[in-house]
Amino acid sequence: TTPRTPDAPTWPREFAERYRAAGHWRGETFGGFLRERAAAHPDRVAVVDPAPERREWTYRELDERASRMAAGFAARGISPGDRVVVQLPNTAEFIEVVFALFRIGALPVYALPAHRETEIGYFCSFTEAVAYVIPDRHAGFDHLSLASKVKERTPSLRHVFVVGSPGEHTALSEVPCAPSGVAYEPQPHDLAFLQLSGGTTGVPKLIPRTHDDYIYSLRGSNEICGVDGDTRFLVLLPAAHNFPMSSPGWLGALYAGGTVVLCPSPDPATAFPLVERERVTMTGMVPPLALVWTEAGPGTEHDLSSLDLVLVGGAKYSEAAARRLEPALGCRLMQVFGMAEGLVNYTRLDDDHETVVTTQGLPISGDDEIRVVDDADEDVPEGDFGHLLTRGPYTIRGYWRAPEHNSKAFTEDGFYRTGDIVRRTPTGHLVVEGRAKDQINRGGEKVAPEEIENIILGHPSVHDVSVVGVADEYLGERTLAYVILREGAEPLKALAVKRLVRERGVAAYKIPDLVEFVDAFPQTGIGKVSKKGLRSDAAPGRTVPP
Ligand code: J2J
Repeated sequence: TTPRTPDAPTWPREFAERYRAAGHWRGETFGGFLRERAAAHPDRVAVVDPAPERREWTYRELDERASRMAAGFAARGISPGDRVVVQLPNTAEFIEVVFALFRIGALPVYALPAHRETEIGYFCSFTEAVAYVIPDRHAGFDHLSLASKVKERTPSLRHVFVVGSPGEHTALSEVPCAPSGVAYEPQPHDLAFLQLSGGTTGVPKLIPRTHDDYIYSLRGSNEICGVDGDTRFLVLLPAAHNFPMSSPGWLGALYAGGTVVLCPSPDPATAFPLVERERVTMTGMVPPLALVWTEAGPGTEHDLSSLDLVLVGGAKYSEAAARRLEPALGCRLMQVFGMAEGLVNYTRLDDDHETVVTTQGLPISGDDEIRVVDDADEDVPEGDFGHLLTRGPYTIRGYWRAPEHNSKAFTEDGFYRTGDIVRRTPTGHLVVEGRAKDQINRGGEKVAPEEIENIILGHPSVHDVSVVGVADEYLGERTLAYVILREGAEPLKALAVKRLVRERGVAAYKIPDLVEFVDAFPQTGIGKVSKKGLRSDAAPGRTVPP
C-alpha cells in the first residue's frame, strides 16, 4: 500500500487494508477487466458510435484496438506514468484511446471538448504532458491550430495525435501497431487518470484516481442502478465528465459487459431517434437537459419505450421538475449527487416516490463516511444543515501536485471539504441545500469565479471585478460579472468584457452571461467582497442559496 506516486496524497495503510478486506478494492485494473470481458463474451457489442456513419465494435474488437493502440503509443515513447491530455468528443476513438493509455499505465488527463487555449495550455504545462489527442475540427472549432500553439510553448509535449486530417501533426489512425509482449502491467493501486475538478481557484485542480478506487465506484454504481450485460447506456453529456463516465456511465456499462451508445449531441432531435434505433435502456443528464427532455417527451414520434432509467444530477434538480420526468418519458428517475473527487449518492430503485423526487440520495458505500458540520467543523444536530465533509474508499485524499490547496480542501484526518451545504433525512438521504464554496454551477457546468475575475482584471480600464451566480429558471444559475472601472478610464461596454474573456481562450460556458458596471461591491465586516450580498442584489427575492 505504499504510495507509488509522490504527486498525490493517498489513503493511509490502515484504510487501504480495510477497503481491501471489505472487498471494495479487488485488485482489478481497467486494462485487465476489458481483457476479461473480451474473453468472456467476445462478440457482444461494446460500443456504438452513430455518427457520421454508424460503427459498432464488439468487446473483442475494442480490446484488440486498445492493445494495438497501446503498442503504438509505447513504440512512440509514451511510458508508464506519462500524462496525455485527451480532448475528444463522444466518439468511439475516445474509448479506444483511454483504454490504450490505461493498458500502458499512462495517465489520460480528461479535457472537455469546450476547453480552449487557456485551459489546454495549462493542463499540458502543469502535467508536463507528453502527448495531446484531439479531433481535427469539432463544433466548428479548429483544434489543429490550437494544438500547434500549445505545442510550441510546451517543451514536454512531443506528440499531437489527431482523429481526422492531422495537418502538421500525427494521424491517430497511424499509431496502432502489433503488440509485442507486455512491457508494463499497471498495478491496481496505481493512478489510472487525472480528472478535472469543478474548481474554486484561479486554475483547475487535477483529481488523481486509482484503478482500485474508481472500479469500486463503478461496481457500486452498477449494483445500485441495475446495470448488467443487457444495459444499453447512452452517453449524452461529454464523455470526459465524471458523471457520464462513472455514474454508472460508459465505464460502468463496459465493466458490466453492456453496450455503450455514444451520442454526438444531447438534444432530443438527435438523441430520441438514437434511443429508438439502439433500444437505449439507461442514460444520465443534468437538470436543464432533463427539462428539455421532459418537454419533448410527450409529443415525440419516437419510441422511447426501451428507456428504463434516467439519472439526473450535477446540479440541484427542483422537486417540481423531478415530478414531471417519469410520466413525460415513461421511465424511472434516479437522482444523483456526485463529484469527481469521489463521493457519489444515488436515490435507490426501491425508494418511495417522494424520496426520489425530494432527495439527492444515499452514498454508494457503507464505508463512505459522512459528516455534516458547522463553520467550526463541529457536527450539527441530526437533520440540520451544514457543510458536507466526506472520506471513503473512492474519495481522494488530495489533489495532484497541490499540497498548499490540499491543506485547506481536506481536514487533517483526511475528510474532503465538498463545499456543499446539505442536510440528512432520518433515512440518511442527503438533501443538497446550497453551496458554501466560491463556485458557480451553471446547469451542471462548474465555473470558478476567480478564474474569470483574473482575466477581466487584466484589462487596463478595470479597477475591480466580482463574478457571481444569479438565479436562472433554466440553468439554475448563470454568471454575472460586476465590474468597477478605474477612475477616468475609457468606458467599457458589456460586450467588450465578454469578448475579452472569449479572446483569452476559455471554454464558452465560462464567458459571463451578464456584465454590470457598479461603483462599489457590498462589503463584509472584514472588508472582503461579499459574494452573498452580490447574489441577493442581483436577484432580489431569488437568492441562490445559501
Ligand atoms: C446539487 N448539486 C450537485 C446534485 C452535483 C455524478 C453526478 C454529478 C457529478 C458532478 C459527478 C448535484 N444536486 N444532484 O461527478 O459522478 C454539485 C455539487 C458537487 C459538484 C461536483 C457524478 N450533483 N452537484 O457534478 O465534479 O456542488 O461532479 O460538489 O462536476 O456538483 O461537480 P462535478
